[in-house]
Amino acid sequence: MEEATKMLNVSFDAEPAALSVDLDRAALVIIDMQRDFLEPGGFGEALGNDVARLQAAVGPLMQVLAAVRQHGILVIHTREGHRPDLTDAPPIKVLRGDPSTRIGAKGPMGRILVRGEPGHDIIPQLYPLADEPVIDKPGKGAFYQTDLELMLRNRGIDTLLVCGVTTEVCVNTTVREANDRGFRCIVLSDCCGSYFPEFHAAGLAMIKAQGGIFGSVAESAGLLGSLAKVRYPARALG
Ligand code: TIU
Repeated sequence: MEEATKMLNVSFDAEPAALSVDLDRAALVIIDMQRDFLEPGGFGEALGNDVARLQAAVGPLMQVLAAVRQHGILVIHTREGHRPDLTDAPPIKVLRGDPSTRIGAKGPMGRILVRGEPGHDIIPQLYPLADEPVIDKPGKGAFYQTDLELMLRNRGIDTLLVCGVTTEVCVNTTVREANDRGFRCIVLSDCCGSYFPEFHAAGLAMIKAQGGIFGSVAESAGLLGSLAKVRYPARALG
């Protein structure tokens, strides 16, 4: 038993300090890798951003997702968006910018940031498997007005591997919410992206500062390398 527990543990480099993670108590949380943020014609572009900047996170995240799935680690996807009647969208969020490109307005990928529309869905490269929970969230944080915390507690999860977009907005908000709830967050830096390189850097710096005040920051290579070395006990193979 002792042996089996040890074998499901991985260690890898991170800042401010190297980490040891029990895979049975960890989940990969992928924040808002939606067409609305990553593709032209969606919410990100409506806000005046160069959406191509987020592409850098897609390749590394595909690799992490594949490895994590191989090891049977819980994967949770989130999507930011609203009900078609926008009753869950605060007016200060909706009444921003040009009325033709606001939340709920019709764009090339359907109504902007509205659930059920093509733009609201997750990009094909990272599409959830049928058994992977998808959290639809109305805000920036994945815990606000969702059942994410309930899901994590029911599964005995205490560590979150956090990825997605954007680093300083929904990733940071989610990490701060998680930290206050007692979850350990490990943000995979190359699997996050921002429309602003300086905010990406600052967003990561704020998490790991002061001895990791909100969590840890690691490059995905360390996690991937340690996952590749995991050897399961014989009884788990059959
Ligand atoms: N605008 C921006 O950087 N982000 C968002 O509006 N949402 C998320 O980060 N998902």
